[in-house]
Amino acid sequence: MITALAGGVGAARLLAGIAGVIDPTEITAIINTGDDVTLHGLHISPDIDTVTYTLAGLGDAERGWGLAQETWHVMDALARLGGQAWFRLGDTDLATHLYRTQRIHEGATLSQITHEISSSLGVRSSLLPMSDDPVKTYLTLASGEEVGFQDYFVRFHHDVPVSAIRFEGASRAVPSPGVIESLSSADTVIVCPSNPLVSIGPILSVPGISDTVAARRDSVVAVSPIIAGRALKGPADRLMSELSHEPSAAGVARLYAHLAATMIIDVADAALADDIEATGMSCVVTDTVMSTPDKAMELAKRAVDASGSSHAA
Ligand code: FO1
Repeated sequence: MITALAGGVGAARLLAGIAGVIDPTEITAIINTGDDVTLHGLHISPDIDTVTYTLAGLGDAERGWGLAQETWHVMDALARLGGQAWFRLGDTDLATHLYRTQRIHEGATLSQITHEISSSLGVRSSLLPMSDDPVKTYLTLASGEEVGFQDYFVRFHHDVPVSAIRFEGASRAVPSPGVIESLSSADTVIVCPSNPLVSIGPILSVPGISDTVAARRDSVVAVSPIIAGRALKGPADRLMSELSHEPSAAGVARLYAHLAATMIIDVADAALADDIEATGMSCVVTDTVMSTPDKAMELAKRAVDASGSSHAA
């Protein structure tokens, strides 16, 4: 059994790789919901949908989010009416948000809805929201204004400096059913190459999750989302330096040292291995750029085996 902590695009790629090397029914993904947003009266869960669509083989590989072969007639018509169209919801993606919102009105939990959607799309892995309670990521911009995650990420194209991050509701949130159990019982827990601050951070902010991962640190493997000081996609490097963390694989290792015994970094960062091992983690250096499904499976194999090696040691 593999349990993964997952955000959006990078996590989805690695999870698809893992599903290519082990039985998908042996995978549980605990997914960030801090990115969730309500727009047009619809409940949208971007990281859950990105993981679901990718594992279903329906995702748009180039964009990283949303569905392949998508059309945008509704958004274009909405724009013509002067409605909000900055957050692009494709015509077939909208069905997911309509379904989720209807089921929430019927009293279903996000866990139940996520299971219904992923099962109907043929996903055989278990996809769990980190919590069924609302947890919302807010970022304080250097201007002092506080904005929601999607405003920061999409409306402001995440190129505004940030001075603080908080997860509204985290202290009152309860892990979704099965989350703690899947973290305790997995052979290996993998921290996916997602943004450590605003994708993995919200998951760890739900009471009980961080302690459960730390309690089995020996078989926890983290994959760095930062390569040669940069995030392949998104603002992880900038956010880290804006919040006084070193924007490097070593900086990521320091954030995860209390949770994971093994850190996987890219060959471009081989020189950082000694620095990382000084934090008490073992360091695996490999190609972490998942530019093809085969490379994602190679990385997945290293991640699944890496924990075995720390067993061996
Ligand atoms: N990301 C964007 O950069 N622009 C968008 O218009 C956009 C729309 C969108 C719609 C549905 C969805 O599930 C994801 C979407 N994303 C979009 C990605 C979203 O911002 C994610 O939260 C990020 O990928 C970070 O995980």
